[in-house]
Amino acid sequence: MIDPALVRNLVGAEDTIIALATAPGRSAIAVLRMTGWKALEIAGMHVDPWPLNARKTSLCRIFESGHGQMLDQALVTVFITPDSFTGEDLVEISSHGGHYVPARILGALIASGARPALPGEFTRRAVLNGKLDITQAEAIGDLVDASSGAMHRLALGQLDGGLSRRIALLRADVVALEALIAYDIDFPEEDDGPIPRERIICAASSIIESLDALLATVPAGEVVREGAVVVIGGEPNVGKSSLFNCLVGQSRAIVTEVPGTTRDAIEGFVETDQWPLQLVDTAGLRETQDTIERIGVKVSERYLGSAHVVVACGDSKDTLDRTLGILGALSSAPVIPVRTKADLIFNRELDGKQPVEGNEPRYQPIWFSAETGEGRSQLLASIDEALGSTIGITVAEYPVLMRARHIYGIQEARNEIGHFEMAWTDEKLPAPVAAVHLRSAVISLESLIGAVSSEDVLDRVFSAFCVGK
Ligand SMILES: Nc1nc2c(ncn2[C@@H]2O[C@H](COP(=O)(O)OP(=O)(O)OP(=O)(O)O)[C@@H](O)[C@H]2O)c(=O)[nH]1
Ligand SMILES: [Mg+2]
Repeated sequence: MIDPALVRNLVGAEDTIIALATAPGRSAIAVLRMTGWKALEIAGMHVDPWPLNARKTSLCRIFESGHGQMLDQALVTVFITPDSFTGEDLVEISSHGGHYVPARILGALIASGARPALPGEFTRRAVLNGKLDITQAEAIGDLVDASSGAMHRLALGQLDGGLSRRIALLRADVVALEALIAYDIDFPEEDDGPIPRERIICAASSIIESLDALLATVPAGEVVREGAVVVIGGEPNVGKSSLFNCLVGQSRAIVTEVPGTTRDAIEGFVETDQWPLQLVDTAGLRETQDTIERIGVKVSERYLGSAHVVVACGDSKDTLDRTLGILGALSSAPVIPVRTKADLIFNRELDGKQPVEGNEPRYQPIWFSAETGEGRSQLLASIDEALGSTIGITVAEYPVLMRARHIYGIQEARNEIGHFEMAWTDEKLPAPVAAVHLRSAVISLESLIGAVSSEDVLDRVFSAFCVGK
């Protein structure tokens, strides 16, 4: 729980706040939410019939004030403290949509004493009233911002308390370690003798292992947020842009029979079963005198250098072999060989090699055709597999660290326990001094799950929220 003094000190925490919870504009309905200790009193001045049963939606008429002009017919639901999203009395009005009607209702309720809510103020109150911890509140922001299946799955897992529970368990482990040390400090001469040093080192190591396992999810979190960079590379005219368009599902990149058509990197969004991808079409790799194309090739090389996965394209065995040959120097990412224009090859067994026994290919390319769509799902599945191997986990494994705040908090805790373990092993510091590191680790972990949250942490978390959330 948050320190009650902090709640009292927050400017405006006593106000009853109101906001449009749905996006403004033309729509069938709009949802207005009002919360605070005066929410019922204010709603009572405008809603008829009144009072309403809690948590039961009723069809009501909404008036300007008292028995003034009727503004709308709306569905109204009342939630009584503490059984509401914010933990305070809360009234939810589903009015007709558009700009005018919701604005009139909003204006009427503000005239009766409600204040327009600040961005994220509803969720902030939910945190301050102990309905959500701060990590779950962040998950709400991520859920609203989710633009891929992976982000959606992770945000839901986090909202469900997955990450919070894991951090709470880690915190409990550190506190248990503190207790062991305290026993050692307070009763060094007890009958059983001091706590064996190895037992304490072992407990610290196991906590470090768990923290490292969480930190190992950072690359996965980055990929979920930003998308994995998948770069399509190859010689000019092999069908890179056609493959890009086929994966993206629209004609984004210009395709012509002229080699050197693509001059700049083009990015597109694609989702696989597991990951969001930032797919990049690049200029064909070749030596050229053309200044613009040369710059394009440099850009391609830069993208290849930062790729999570490279899709190497070739429309013949030779072009693909050459591309695979130079990619090693340009990228350390896993490379998926793709034989493009597969619809033009009539005998794949004989393609590019003599049918000599024992002359097996060094790699098995994916046969791909932008004309027929052949190989599309196989390529996406291979990208998933390659990403799983570089990132080390699948998104089905929860929790994953996605925010800088979480990474920083876990890293801080990891450093403190590391310092403690070192001091304890080397017997360099007296026990009470070494224990200070454990306390710092506990504080870092608590800052993540809101057991202690200062106002500026709350400000930072909620500044990215929208009004009404
Ligand atoms: N039949 C067939 N033709 C293809 C296929 N993919 C590409 N092409 C043709 O190959 C030519 C080059 O295709 P692009 O996609 O522009 O090739 P690119 O690798 O992006 O070329 P640059 O941008 O010049 O490097 C075009 O005439 C395409 O129509 C395919 O799967 N089947
Ligand atoms: Mg191209």
